[in-house]
Amino acid sequence: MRTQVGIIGAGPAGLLLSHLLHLEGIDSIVIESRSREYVETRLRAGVLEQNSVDLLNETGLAERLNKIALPHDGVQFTFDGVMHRIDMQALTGRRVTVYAQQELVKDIIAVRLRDGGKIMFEAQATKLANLEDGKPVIHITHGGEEKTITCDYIAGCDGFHGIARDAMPASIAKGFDRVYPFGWLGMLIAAKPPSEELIYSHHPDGFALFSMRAPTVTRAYLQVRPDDDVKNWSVDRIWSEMRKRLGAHENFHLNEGEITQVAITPMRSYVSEPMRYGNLFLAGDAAHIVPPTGAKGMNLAIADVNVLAHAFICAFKHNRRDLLESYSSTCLKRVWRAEHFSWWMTTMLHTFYDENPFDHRRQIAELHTVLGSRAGQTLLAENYAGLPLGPWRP
Ligand code: RFL
Ligand code: PHB
Repeated sequence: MRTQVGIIGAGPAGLLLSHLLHLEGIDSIVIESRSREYVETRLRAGVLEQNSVDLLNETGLAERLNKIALPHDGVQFTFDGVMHRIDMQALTGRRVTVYAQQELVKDIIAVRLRDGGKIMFEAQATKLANLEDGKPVIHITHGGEEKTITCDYIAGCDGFHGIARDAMPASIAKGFDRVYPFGWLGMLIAAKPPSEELIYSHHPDGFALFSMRAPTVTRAYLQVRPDDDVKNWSVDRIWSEMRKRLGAHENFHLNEGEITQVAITPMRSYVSEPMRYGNLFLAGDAAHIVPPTGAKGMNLAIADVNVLAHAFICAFKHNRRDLLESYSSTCLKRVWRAEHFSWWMTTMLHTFYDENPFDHRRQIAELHTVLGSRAGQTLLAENYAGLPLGPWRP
């Protein structure tokens, strides 16, 4: 097989990249190890920045999103028994949108297939070759057969556990990481959320987040120990912990309903530099991950491929390679700002199990500093609503 851009991974990064390239007449093949059903039902992120939504609108991917997504003008924080609201819209003129990642994945797959796009499901990329000189090749296993795809460029959009990052020579790729001493127990609950906006809660027994997927579906998370097991969390324990960590507030009630899914996610920050080696370009979780507290992962994946699509288009249509050369440094500036924001939100809001009383009081003071001042709220709101994206069209 032969294509202009071989894309490994049908997550938000790989799918959006293949759509953006198609809009400019550039051919790609997406290789995905999982089935279509698996990627369309995988429960993950929920918050899109304003810029991500704008890009989806601009490129014809937002029809269903505009019908069912939930735009949010504000976000709430509770600690020490008091609820604080940040009015993002008033402070920044921007908002975020709650839309499940798997819904976005479904939307892009439908549009790609409608447009004749090539997505190979249950096809595993096993090896990458010729990354530095000549035409790069992706070796795949598909339907029990070994095949190869020869490309002009390869986009490694295969997530944190993919093979693309490891195809870079160890002497070139540098990893920077931090593992947090806690994880998130995530629940999907068939009940109206306690508020129409997200609530981030700092509590001495651990952080909690009350989000949603629809007006009648709550998505909630509880900080747990990193080696905890879902078996330790009975339904009664989950409800009593959620009730305690939300606290008693006049206008916010925890509505009970069936808990349909429970899973534990570890928390980690990671950046691989550079994001390019020869004709291999990494995008999204393949190159970097953030703890979910800042709601940045899916948005960073979108921001990377916005830059990468633009660079590929300039290379194919205008024979300009300069944007490919600067791809890594352009993306890494935004990546590190999102890394900092996600680390900041995580350390400000979680309870460190080994903290001493000084750390605890310092953390409460930090929350007062940020939430008690317009400047502090604006700083948080600007980063949460997201930094502007550059143009993707040449
Ligand atoms: P993905 O979505 O992981 O897609 C990579 C795809 O590559 C496939 N693959 C391979 N295919 C072929 N051959 C191989 N050798 C392959 N190896 C892997 C995989 O099957 C997969 O389909 O990466 P992408 O596209 O970079 O997207 C990144 C996002 O998925 C991720 O950053 C977010 O989900 C993170 N995240 C959040 N991000 C947000 O922006 N806002 C949020 O509110 C938010 N909440 C979250 C989150 C992630 C969470 N978890 C479960 C980690 C909440 C949680 C709990
Ligand atoms: C979610 O709804 O899954 C979600 C929302 C905000 C976050 C993380 C996850 O910071």
